Amino acid sequence: MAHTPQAKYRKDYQSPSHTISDLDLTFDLHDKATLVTAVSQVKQQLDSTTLNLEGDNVELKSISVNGEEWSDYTIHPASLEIANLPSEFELVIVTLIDPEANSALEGLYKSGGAFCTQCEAEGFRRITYYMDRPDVLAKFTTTVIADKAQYPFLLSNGNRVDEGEVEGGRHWVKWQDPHPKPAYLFALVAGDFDVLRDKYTTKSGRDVALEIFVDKGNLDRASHAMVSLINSMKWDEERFDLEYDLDIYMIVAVDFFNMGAMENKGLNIFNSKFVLANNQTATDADYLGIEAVIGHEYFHNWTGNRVTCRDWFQLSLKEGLTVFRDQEFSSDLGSRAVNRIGNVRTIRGPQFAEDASPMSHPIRPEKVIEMNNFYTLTVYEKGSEVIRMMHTLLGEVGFQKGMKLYFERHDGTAATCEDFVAAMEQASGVDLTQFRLWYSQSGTPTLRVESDYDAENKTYSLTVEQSTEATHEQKEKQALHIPFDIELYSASGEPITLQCNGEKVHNVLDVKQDKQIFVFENVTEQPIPSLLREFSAPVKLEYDYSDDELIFLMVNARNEFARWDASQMLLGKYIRTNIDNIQQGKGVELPESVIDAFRGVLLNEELEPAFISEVLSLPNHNEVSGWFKQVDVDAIATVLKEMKVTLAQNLNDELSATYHSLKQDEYTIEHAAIGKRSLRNTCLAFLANNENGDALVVEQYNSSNNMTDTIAAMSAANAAQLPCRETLMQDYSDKWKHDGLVMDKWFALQGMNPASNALDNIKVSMEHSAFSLKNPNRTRNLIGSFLNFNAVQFHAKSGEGYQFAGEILRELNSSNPQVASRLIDPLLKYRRYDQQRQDLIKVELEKLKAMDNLAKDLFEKVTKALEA
Ligand code: B3K
Ligand code: ZN
Repeated sequence: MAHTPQAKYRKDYQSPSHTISDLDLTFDLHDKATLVTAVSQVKQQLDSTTLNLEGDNVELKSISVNGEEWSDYTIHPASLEIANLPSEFELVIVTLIDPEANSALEGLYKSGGAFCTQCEAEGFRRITYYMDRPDVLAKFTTTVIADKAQYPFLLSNGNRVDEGEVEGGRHWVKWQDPHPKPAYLFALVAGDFDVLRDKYTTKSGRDVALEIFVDKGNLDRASHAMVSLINSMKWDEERFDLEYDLDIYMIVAVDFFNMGAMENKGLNIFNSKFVLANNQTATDADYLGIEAVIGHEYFHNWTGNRVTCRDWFQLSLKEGLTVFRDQEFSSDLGSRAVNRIGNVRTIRGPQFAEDASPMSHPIRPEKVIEMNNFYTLTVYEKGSEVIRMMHTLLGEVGFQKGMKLYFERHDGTAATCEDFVAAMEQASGVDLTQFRLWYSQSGTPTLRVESDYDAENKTYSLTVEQSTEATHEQKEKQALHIPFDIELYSASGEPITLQCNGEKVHNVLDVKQDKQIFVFENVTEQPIPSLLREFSAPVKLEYDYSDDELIFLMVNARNEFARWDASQMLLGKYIRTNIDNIQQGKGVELPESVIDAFRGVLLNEELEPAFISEVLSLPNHNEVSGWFKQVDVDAIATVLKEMKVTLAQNLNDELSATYHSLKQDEYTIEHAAIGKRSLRNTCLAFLANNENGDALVVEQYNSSNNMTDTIAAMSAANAAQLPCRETLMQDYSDKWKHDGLVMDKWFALQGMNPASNALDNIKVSMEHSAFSLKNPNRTRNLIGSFLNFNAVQFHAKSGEGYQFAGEILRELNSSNPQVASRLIDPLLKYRRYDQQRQDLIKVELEKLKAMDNLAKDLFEKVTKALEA
């Protein structure tokens, strides 16, 4: 490395030396040379006549102060230092940038034929020199000038206030955003689009124009995004009493985007994956993903934009809270149980894995080298669990009071996580002193629970011990405040009233000490406990359930989540046992009673099909890997496969009957219809392993009238390595080769292909006309799926998988470090594998470390992993 990147620490926060009240931007757009004129109204705050502005990859053309050319400045590698300034002044900075060469997709860049921006977290500095930090809020006015024929639409934040034409076939549009905002919420788009228009009237009567911009020809794929937007606006009014605050809300879909979407004020920019859908191109999961992401970005308008973050260490202030809000939105619109199950799978799988990796960090990190590395499952998903725990502790009414107070205090400002917790605490009267530790302590706590029934005294006690293992950068751990939701059942399945010291107690216990004993009175028979209901805290639960108890809970627990959880614990027991068996050279076995329990769920007509589908879905390889200190890649894969085959064979008749009974002629995206398809396709995934599996899959593929069933057939063929796989893959590619977004599903299947020649096929797929390593979606689907969801082939003992990953990472390091940095995660966990694999992975990490142009993104992760 040329010079070692420096870390920033949360404790070093300093308020800005200057404020900027207004920023007037003019963009003269050209592919290779865009001229940016930035006029700022600046006021000195601290005792300093020097102003430091961040800048990255920008060429300074001129500086003037109060109308005079200014020569008192120094250009540093990542900043501009302007000296001897008056206390209040107008600053004009002109910079030149090259959007076409911007393959990092941060700042101003070209996506297909359009110009677009991505500024969060620190991309605005790639547009002009500026105080690129979230606590500097200014009113933006933006003028965009471009060729009229090529770029008929010129968009930016706020309201369109003026427009005109200039010589040479160019035109301009001027936008004004009345809400002061930090630079990371700035956006600009110029291009030619089809536009889907609608309108929404807020509950106080404000008319809002809604516009969704998509590539020409894609209008028939935009309507679900529009419906989702309108639903989001309505839901936020009803559940949170929050209304939209501008006259226009625009969403632009682009094909080249590093993540899902971006909540720029009034002008969201989206990865086209989260906008475009019709039944021929999108699966049910895509539809639900669009609803969730449209909601998420819309909800940011209040939690993120109206109240933003003081500094980037506070990211979870807006992300954890907004994820919580989008989860609630999806749960209110669809099935709460199924949504909760999905979210819990994410925490128990990838989030727990992140917590156990060298990148482990608290939801409010203390130390950062590259901020983009902290848009993580921990900050987002665990952050949302922390908000959810507060919701559990305060109840909906108390929580909403807290939200009101939070907005009263902080609207229009940049706030901290502490501000949020303080508002929650003061509005509700609930003491959150110890609870705050969730913000600073990293790692996954374990709750070890033991029970004891005293028949004579009719008491039942639960002994709860909590502990958190040391993490990479935090050795000492303290006891957390853990809301522990429980219920006790009698043998007949009746809930037992919880009583302590003669009084009825709430079913959410406050676990606050290393070890605590809860004694319940008047318990007249040996109860069966349902523990950590609703996954009331992001912890690992350890309790020695017998098979019978779990089977009992699968049937009798009053809430669906608890039933599902019991089914997963039961599967988990046998996954562990069978991994032991395989390691000792024995075979995989599953007792009849366990198979019967799953048969019972499959045949239970009172259960929602979507829920049954979740019960029948085994945890994936990654989640199971997380249960072990040393991961036995092949044993886990064998057990998961064999257990699936065993269930498939034993339940063949029931699976087949269910499969056939759930056929729908019409495709609709109503939740009930989605649920039926989900269960039917889960059945197919089992049946694919049985006799006639191939014929059944081919039949479904050929008769499918929607992408969900098409992809389900292909996935089943892929996972079970059916003879029809090749034909189906070829047919799909012939049909969709012109459409990258649709081809992503095909690339993902190539990435996940369990065949021993998967890597060769992946290399061939990279030559497919729809593939490009420059496009993050393509890269994530093909390469990302291989690294993340093809454990056996990626971890092949030959080391070929690792070498391939190394090559790709070295290439992406120069073209798009953010994508590289996401892709590298599986390699960081190398210490969990056997010595031979560790050594092979380490070689690749060392090679990266030795690169002299290693980007900060990879530098931070590689060094952490190697020192861990
Ligand atoms: N706030 C953006 C994420 C920005 C990521 C920067 N690397 C999208 C979201 O969370 O809504
Ligand atoms: Zn977000």
